[in-house]
Amino acid sequence: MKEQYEFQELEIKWQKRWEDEKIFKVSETPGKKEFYCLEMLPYPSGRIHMGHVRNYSIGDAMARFKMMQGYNVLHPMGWDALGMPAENAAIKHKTHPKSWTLNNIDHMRKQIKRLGFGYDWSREVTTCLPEYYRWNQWFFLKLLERGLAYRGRRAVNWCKSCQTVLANEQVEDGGCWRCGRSVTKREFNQWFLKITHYAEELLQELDHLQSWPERVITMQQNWIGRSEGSSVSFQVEGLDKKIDIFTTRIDTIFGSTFLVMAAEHPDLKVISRGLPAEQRVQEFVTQQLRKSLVDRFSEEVEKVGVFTGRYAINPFNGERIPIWVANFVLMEYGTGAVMSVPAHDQRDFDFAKKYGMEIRQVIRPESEDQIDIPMKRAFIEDGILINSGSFSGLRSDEARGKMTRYAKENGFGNFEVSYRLKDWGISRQRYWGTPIPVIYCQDCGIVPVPENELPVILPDQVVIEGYGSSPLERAPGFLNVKCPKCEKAAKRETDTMDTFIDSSWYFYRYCDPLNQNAPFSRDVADYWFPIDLYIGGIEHATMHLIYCRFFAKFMRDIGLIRYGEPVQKLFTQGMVIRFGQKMSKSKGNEVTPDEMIERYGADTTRLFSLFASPPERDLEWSDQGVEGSFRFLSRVWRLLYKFEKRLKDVNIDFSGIEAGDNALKLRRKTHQTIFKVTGDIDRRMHFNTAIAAIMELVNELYLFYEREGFSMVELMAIKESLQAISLLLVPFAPHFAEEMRESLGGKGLANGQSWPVADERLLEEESVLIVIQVNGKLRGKIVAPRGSSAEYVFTRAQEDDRIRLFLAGKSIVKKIYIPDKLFNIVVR
Ligand code: ANZ
Ligand code: ZN
Repeated sequence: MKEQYEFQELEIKWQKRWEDEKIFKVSETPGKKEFYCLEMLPYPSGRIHMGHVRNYSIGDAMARFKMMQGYNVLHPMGWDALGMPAENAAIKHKTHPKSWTLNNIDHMRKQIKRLGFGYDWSREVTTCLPEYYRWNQWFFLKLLERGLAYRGRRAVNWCKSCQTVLANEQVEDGGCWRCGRSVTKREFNQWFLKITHYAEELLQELDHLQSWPERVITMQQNWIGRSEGSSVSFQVEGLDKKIDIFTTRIDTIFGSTFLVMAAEHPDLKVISRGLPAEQRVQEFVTQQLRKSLVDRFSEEVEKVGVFTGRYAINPFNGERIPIWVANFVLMEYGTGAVMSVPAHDQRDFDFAKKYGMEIRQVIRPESEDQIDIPMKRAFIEDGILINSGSFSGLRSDEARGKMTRYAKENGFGNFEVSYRLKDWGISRQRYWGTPIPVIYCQDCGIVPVPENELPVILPDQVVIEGYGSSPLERAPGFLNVKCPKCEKAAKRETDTMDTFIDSSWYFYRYCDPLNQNAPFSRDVADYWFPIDLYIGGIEHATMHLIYCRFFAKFMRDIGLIRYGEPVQKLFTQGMVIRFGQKMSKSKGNEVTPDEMIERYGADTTRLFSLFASPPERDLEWSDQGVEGSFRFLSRVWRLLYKFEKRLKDVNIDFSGIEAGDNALKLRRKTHQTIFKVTGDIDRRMHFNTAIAAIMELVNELYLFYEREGFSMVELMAIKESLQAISLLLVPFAPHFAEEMRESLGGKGLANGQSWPVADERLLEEESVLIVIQVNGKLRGKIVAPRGSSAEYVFTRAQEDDRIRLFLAGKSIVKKIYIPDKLFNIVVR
């Protein structure tokens, strides 16, 4: 072997061997336990960054570990290749989104391969190819057939600068999640997927996702936002019209002194029509809709509104209350109208103060029976009903049941569950997406493209200007078709699908990537699924990770798969940080994987990204840390170089040999390391402590480095130890591990070996529990290495808070030590 650690040459050599021997190619092997290990597929933006490296290093470590444990491991990779950046790049650099994307994929695939990640590339999935997106279209048709895809007109979030509709979750603090600029509302005809059909199940099944991070579960619960309450119908005075409101506090209804509707409420026009306030209402609405979401809905924004001129009748007491339109009511929640109860809701309280509406107390605290009069703020807790007719005297919780039942019996209300989750608007006025497979015919209306005519191919010839409606409207060859029903001239849908559709089921396609008759066959999917480990960023906690759960439930319901939950264990890795900020090109603090590979190689890069912190935490980039990882591998290399020739002919056979001290100590350390590394990876995925343990073992081996002349048992122990390291390093520095194995004369690939198992007899505790007494009474226990001296045990005892307490202010008369068992301190 070479004296120098020449990582470039070495890494390429082993990558070639892996590829030649196809060690990562898998097929369904019935009876063999499977493990599906997956990292979230990247968007092909052009280059791999350190965040990717970290994500894939975690996945690859687990995949290789599980392979060595005897699992049939599926570990695929693909490309989330549709979406807006390709279109923006096309405008900016005058390229075509397709060639831009495919070139990026080629480049990134090379980078990933150079890092040596063990993927089954025969299963690569690229979402922008018709072989893939035809199945998006197929799913759409299935959803349409079952009434789970529908067309509706709705005011949606609109980003002016991206010229695109945004889902609620794509709006962050009122700004566009991509460009950060402010978002406004705009009405559109769009396609929706009825994800709300599964709202309850999506929520309930969160309880069974035991191996998902608590944080993600909470985020999904909030996103689904289930709320139990009541709906109540208020008759509009002088019109044949009712306004439904949703409330969680029907117990306060006798205190409702006005109604408020959202600016987008469809009945608002009718309500103010012909009244003196009509124009003011119109102006208010226009002005609201023009505003960005932050300006409308953030907490700091002042609550404003306008009286419509109409009144509604409170069905509980027949009272007339004014109907207002105001900026604090959202169309997207409940019914888009609320009954305002200023005495018991702070927002309503502020609004009533401002516009001089009555504040009428109808709930009093259970204990003290008075509050400040006049009220200084709303009393928002539950209590006892007052001023509430025959319901007075009830407790809030009883009242809610009774009053809702009363409303139900009298036909003006009911129990109601409201969800924050909204149907998924999937239409995008964009080119680089999956064409929605429907045709508009003057006579037949909306006609689905027949299944046997799929895929509807995205045409190459288009003019992309980056604004206005979908560029497909300006592609006549695409746009003009015959109606599949009546054969008259008709037009295709020109909107394309949200790319979250692509990522909602791509991991099923990996199971059966070449299938031409179905998205995948059920048998293979049922063999691999659910995904045993899915690794990605926390930013996908809601959108992607809810959409894909929705898809799985739908696929289950149409008989495509058995289980409705796609992911067994979810792991969210932390970010890569440098100089206190997320590492990125735009922040100017980026270290590129290319530089790293050039200077240190793939193994060091991977090792560092796993060693520097536990994977769920943020990783603080450190140049010294990288240097340290490199030095570690070089150190192992030197050890190997020194012993390689001497160990060639050493046969490990400890039977019948009395191990000398040094050899036994090393053997113990070796097996303890195997034990610790296995546990750290398997139980907690704490690669950092696993690597640290290997480093300790290497330190132990260095005790032999300076010496010459070894006994046979020592050489055996050294060889055993180095062999173990060559296997333990497979998940972290796989190329290096191969080279080690080869130089130690091992047969076959390190990656193809079984994971080492510790010899339990050698794990025997090296530390003991020592009882500490003060004046003969048990005052504590400490753990110390077997054979520790009296001084050492005494020092450790003094570090113990409780024991220190018993020694405080006393003078020590005598110390009695029974080695490895007991330490008695006599004080006065
Ligand atoms: C009357 C009332 C009295 C309310 C009271 C609260 C306290 P959660 O728990 O989040 O579901 N609300 C209903 N729809 C709304 C909308 N579209 N925009 C803004 N606010 C809306 O909240 C339910 C409560 O939020 C409902 O109960 C309603 O106000 C308000 F002392 O009704 B409540
Ligand atoms: Zn027709």
